[in-house]
Amino acid sequence: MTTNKAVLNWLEEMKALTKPDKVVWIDGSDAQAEALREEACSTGEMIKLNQEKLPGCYLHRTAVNDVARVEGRTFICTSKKEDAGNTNNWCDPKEMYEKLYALYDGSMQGKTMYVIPYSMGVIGSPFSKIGFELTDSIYVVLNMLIMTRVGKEVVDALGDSAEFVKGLHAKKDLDEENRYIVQFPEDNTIMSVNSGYGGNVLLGKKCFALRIASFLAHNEGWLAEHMLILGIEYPNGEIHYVTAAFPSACGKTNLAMLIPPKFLQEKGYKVWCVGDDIAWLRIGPDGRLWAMNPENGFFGVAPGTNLKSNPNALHTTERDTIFTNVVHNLDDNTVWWEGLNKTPPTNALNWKGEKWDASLGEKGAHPNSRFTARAVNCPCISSEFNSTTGVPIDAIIFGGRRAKTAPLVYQSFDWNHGVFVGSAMASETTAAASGAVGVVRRDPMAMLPFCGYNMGDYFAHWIEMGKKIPNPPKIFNVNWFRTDDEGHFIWPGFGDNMRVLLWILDRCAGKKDADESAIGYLPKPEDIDISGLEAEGVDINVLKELLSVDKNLWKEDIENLKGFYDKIGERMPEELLKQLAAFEDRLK
Ligand code: OXD
Ligand code: MN
Repeated sequence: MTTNKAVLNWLEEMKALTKPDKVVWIDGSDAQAEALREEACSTGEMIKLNQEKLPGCYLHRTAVNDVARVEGRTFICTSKKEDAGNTNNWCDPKEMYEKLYALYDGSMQGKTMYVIPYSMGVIGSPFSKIGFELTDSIYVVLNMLIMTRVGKEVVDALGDSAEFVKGLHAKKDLDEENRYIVQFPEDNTIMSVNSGYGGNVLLGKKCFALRIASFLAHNEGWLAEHMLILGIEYPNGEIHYVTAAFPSACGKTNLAMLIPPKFLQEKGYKVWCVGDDIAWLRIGPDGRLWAMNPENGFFGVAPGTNLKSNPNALHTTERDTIFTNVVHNLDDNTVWWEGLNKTPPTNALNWKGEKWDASLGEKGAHPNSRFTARAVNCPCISSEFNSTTGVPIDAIIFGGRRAKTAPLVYQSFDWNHGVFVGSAMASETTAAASGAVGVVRRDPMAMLPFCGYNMGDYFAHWIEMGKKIPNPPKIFNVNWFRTDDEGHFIWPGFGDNMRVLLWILDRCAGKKDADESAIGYLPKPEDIDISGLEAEGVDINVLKELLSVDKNLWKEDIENLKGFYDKIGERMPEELLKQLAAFEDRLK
């Protein structure tokens, strides 16, 4: 498929190492994909679902010991340990290559190696970047065909260039003790072994589009972020775009595909999804920050997705989707997960493939079960989804799950304060996860597991970017998860979050005043439209409560934040330490 020497030499080296019986290039054609689906079904790797109800849909089950990303086994291998920083696992590259080469040695004997040429971003756009993934898994090939742009055109766009990311994945024997997800950012190389779970093996996603890309972005003067991108269309047809970063379990995919409340729909408001997980942001010729989604699909969490929480996601999964680790309904050969509806199937297999009886109380779908679905099948996909330049961003939104501390929304004073707000992002653990409830976990910009270099340098890069963007977006923080004293959520969330987005955009357009507080600019309560929310228990007094700031809670939070800054160590930028000190002063 190519005469590119850099590609062919590397491929030869990886073949000699893994010793596959056969090598197959993935050309991006429907015929080849269909043949692979058939092969996967014939071996039991995938199950073809009811093609009348779910056309083009399949079910896959991972091994029971292989159901999530493994942060403890994810490494950033830079020559100098300080360049990976204290928040990443690090190993000397030479030592790690030796260890990995021993693991890969002969790992594809008796198997086929698939060569996947893929583009993160529209093929040929100057914003896009190219990678190759070598894998022994058809499941990976079929997922990559959904999540990225794959095939001959990518190879043609690369030409003779050696500028591509090299990815090697081998399922090997799924041994947890020898599972490694390793990024070598200085070599544009990713190596993943002993896993078959998406986040560990779809190398274009977290490994490339965040860890390697954030490293490249630091060197090249742009940003690779764990952010959704959405556009809000006004009744006059104008569309304004925002990006938003949240730690996991904060409803990122739901916000990305939000459906506005009825009264706003009737006025003509619409929301368009550009991306639900990753944004690459560059300074445009107009001096604004432009964002593009490098992915081509959604790898979303299934449980909790339903007609109320996210009808757009649900409809997106109704065709051409690979479901992983959900319940298999044997009556009609479809799928089910907790939170889809209140009627679990009675004749069904759980995510492990065992006979399952919902009435016994055990969950049928794995809590991290997933759908891999094509972005173009999303009913609210933006017309700019395939734009080669991305979309101009008015606002960057940070957020987390905080029962009491953070108000519904506030705006940072300026860019540097906004970077401070992002660096202080945190979420509280919920009863849904194992471990103590209400424990604060810091997750700056939702990038802690995904930053491919020292977090201190990452913050400094954000500060530097602020100096370079002539018309920077405004930076906000939201919290949909404030609770009352009984622990009930006060804000209805979901589509009603649109009300908050409209305040944010009004602030960006200079249309609304705000109240200055210790933490930033707070909305005047009357400026957030809560009409029709009485039935949800939200009136102006409740809104005031949602916008209240308890200084003592923030003082406690600062102590926790200081501990986190200390962990980052000496590369913590002076500017953020100044921001922290100024914040402490404002709280006095
Ligand atoms: C995540 C994901 O873990 O997007 O953030 O899968
Ligand atoms: Mn994510």
